Amino acid sequence: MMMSKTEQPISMFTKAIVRFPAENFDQGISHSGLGKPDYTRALEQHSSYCEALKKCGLDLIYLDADRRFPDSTFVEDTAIVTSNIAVIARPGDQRRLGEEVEIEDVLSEHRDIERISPPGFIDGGDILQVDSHFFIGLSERSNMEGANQLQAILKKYGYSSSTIDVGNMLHLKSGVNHVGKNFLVVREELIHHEDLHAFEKVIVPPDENYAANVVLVNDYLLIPKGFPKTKEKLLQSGFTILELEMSEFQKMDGGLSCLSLRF
Ligand code: CIR
Repeated sequence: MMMSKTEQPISMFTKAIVRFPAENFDQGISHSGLGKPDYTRALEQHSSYCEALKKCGLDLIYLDADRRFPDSTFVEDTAIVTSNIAVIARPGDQRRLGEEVEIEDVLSEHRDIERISPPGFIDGGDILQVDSHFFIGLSERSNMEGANQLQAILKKYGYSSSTIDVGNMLHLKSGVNHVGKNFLVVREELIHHEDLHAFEKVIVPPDENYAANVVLVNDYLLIPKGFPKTKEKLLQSGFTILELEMSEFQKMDGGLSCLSLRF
C-alpha cells in the first residue's frame, strides 16, 4: 500500500479552524483516567499542532480560548465540513452545547450552512468521510435522529452515507480513520466489521489504541507521539509522518483529529 510522494491525496485541504485551549481546559469531560492535564504543556502541544498544519500547507483560522466551554479546543465535534457544505453539529453532551455557535459564524464565510436540530445530536468526531461516502457513528454523542438528519442533508448534496455502531468508543474516529485511497487505520476490534470489509487496513495493536486517531492532511500523515508499533507500520506503508506530542489532550479524551476542522 505504498503512497508515493507524487500521488495526490484524496482531497487537498487549504484551511483549518483551531481554538486555543482555555485555562479551565482541565475541567472538560474526561474518562481517560490519565490525570489532570498541564495547561502550559497543553498550550505548547497545541502550538506544535498548529505549526504542523501550517507545514501541511493550511491557512489557520484561530479562535480565542472560550472559558465557557472547557472542551471547546476540540473544534472537530462542532461541524462536518465538505467541499460544498458545512453542517453545524449539535454536540451530544449538554456541557458542550453552544460551542457550535461561533463555529457557524466562521464557517458561514466559507460554506453554505445546514444544521442538525433537536432532538437530533451529532458530534463531528463520529463522522468519517471516505471520498463521497460518510460513515456516521452511532454513539453516546450521536443519535439515530441526528444521523437521519445528517443523511438527508448529505443526500441533497450528492453524498452517500451509512451508520455504524461505535460500541464502547467515544467516537467513530477514535477507532477508524481514512488515510487516502482505499486505506483505513483501525483498532483491532473493528477489523472484521462488515461495513469496513472493502478496505485495506493498517491495524493498530490494542496497547496503542489511541494511535488509531491519525489525520491525513495533504502530503502528511499526522500521528500521535509514543506509539512505536503503529508508527513503524505507517512508515513501512510509505506515509510521510509528522509525529505530535498529544499527552495533555489524551488526558481529556481528545485526539489529533478533534483539534481542528479542516476544509
Ligand atoms: C469530550 O468528551 O467531548 C472531550 N473531552 C473530548 C472530545 C474529543 N473529540 C473528538 O474525539 N472528536
